Amino acid sequence: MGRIGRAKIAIIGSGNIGGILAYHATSRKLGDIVLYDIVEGRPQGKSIDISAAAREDEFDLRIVGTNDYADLKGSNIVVITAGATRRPGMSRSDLVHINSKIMKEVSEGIKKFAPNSYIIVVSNPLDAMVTLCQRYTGFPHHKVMGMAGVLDSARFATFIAWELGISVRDINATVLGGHGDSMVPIVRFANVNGIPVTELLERKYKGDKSHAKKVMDQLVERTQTAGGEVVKLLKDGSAFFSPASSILTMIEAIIQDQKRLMSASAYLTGQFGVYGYYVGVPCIIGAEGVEQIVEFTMNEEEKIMFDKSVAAVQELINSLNDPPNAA
Ligand code: TXD
Repeated sequence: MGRIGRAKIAIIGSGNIGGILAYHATSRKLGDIVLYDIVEGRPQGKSIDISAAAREDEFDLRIVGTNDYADLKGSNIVVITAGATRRPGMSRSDLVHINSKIMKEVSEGIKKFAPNSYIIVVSNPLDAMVTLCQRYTGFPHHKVMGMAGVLDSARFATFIAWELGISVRDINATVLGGHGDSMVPIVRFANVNGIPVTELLERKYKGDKSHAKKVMDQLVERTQTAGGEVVKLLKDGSAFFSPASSILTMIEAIIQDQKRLMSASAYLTGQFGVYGYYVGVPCIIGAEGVEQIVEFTMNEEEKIMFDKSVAAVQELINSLNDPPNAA
């Protein structure tokens, strides 16, 4: 019998997210890891450090730190976390020009050495970077996706859990649209094991519907600005623990063919009335990457918010100085 292979996961960008992601991917025994970075020593140092956790964390995996794209050979999944992060006062869009250049270089490396991989883009501004990555690699759209919705939905769930004093594990929350401050938390879908959050808030506030609505509006706004809230507090970087956990959810869904439904930035071909753009929508993620985009009927308010969010993504993509040929 031939050797039974195990997954190989490449992480481009060995900064805060890349390092934590590599650590958790190994401690969850998801596969061998290649950590790449442009900075010499950073991926090598982190790979030695993570390797030395293997005995205590009980995993037998290979972690390679490198500055050479050739080490990506044979990767099943490539996660792109390379790029600049926001500083206080910056929007994600402010990163577009610097990170576009990085995306070109990274995509070319992946195309050359891991032509059969699935790609999860994490770098900001997210939806624009996924778009560029797909165009530069030329990979099929279902194999190139962006992580943002899992994180934004987790943030929404967290804030609801704190407000209600209930375990976050029982909270379902969905955030769609572009990964910017106009993202769209779907209030109608927020529930605690099926019980609508709006009803629980009304009960908590003794039937005072207008106060309950105000509280929900605040939860929505906090979700939309949660990334910036962390940036402001950290001062020299952005969130990294929760983004890493959210990426792991997507990696596991692909490697284990879970067919889970989650928000991800996926290429729309008419779904929700959008043609030819990457935007956060409900997707089934499995062994084939984005296997399906799950449509539902938005109400008027949701549609207005969603269209506004999509317009922001479109404006950013159309503003790129050197837009590659449209796919
Ligand atoms: O939900 C989401 N998608 C996000 C995205 C949530 C949080 C942060 N998000 C974005 O991820 C953030 O705005 C950044 O664009 C990326 C990475 O965030 P991270 O916190 O990991 O940034 P770091 O610690 O600065 O790490 C970036 C690494 C760093 O080691 C650089 O040397 C490297 O990227 N880098 C490169 N690697 C390879 N190739 C090139 N050209 C390159 N340039 C920088």
